[in-house]
Amino acid sequence: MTDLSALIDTDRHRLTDAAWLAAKHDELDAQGVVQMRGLLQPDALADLQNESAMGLNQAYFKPQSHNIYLDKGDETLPDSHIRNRRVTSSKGCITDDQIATGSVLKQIYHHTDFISALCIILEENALFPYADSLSSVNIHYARRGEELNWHFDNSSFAVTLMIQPATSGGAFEYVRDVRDANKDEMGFIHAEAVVDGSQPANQLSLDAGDLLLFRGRNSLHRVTPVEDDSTRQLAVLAYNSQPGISLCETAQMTFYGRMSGQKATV
Ligand SMILES: O=C(O)CCC(=O)C(=O)O
Ligand SMILES: [Fe+2]
Repeated sequence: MTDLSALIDTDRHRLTDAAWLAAKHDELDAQGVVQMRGLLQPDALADLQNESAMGLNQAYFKPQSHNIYLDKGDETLPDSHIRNRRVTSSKGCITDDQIATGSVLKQIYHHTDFISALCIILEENALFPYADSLSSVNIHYARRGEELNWHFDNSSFAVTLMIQPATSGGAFEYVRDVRDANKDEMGFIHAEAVVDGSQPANQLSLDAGDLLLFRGRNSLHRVTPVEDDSTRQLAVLAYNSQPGISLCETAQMTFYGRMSGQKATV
């Protein structure tokens, strides 16, 4: 296995140092987000940007209408209620089976030192890839006018790596503690204020090579539309706390337009 320092700036991001990891764990608990700026070594970033650029013409784009809870909604409430209100997301993506085994992304994703560091920061006993062939490592693309609309994540954490930010638009925005999924508190009033823009959101500025750890289950978040001809490119590294889990088939069809085992047709 490649030494992690060939890929990651381990002088700055001390992923094998217990005290450093403990501080990041505390930061995530306190802020709901940890940003590791300039995580990648310059050569690794350049390779990743090439890999990503080559994937764009294979990406699956199909605008999706969804509610902010990413579920079926509640038919006892009106369509206009924030519980049911539809928003549209238009970004595209490529899937794990379209990303080379030896790529920078997969070397990092599967690296035992990287996974151990995530486990400590996220307070997980172990982390496993998805059992299906699509969901573990994805690259998301957003071109002019494309966006990822307001939503809460189903998973308790997300790991993203910025490959290439947009030069205009494409901003990551979030508001913490809008709902409490564990207590079934849906946060309707707060959520509606965020979606309508009367409650301002926080913005994070992500540069190429930055890693973001984010607790998105109770934080309402989105990526604003890209406003120029730059394409926002971002890797999502998805793990499970149990082995053998596949993304459900409905979600595979929605996000990827096909199911695990089916070849991409683009
Ligand atoms: O593209 C991003 O920065 C955020 C991605 C995200 O929120 C998601 O995949 O659920
Ligand atoms: Fe999300």
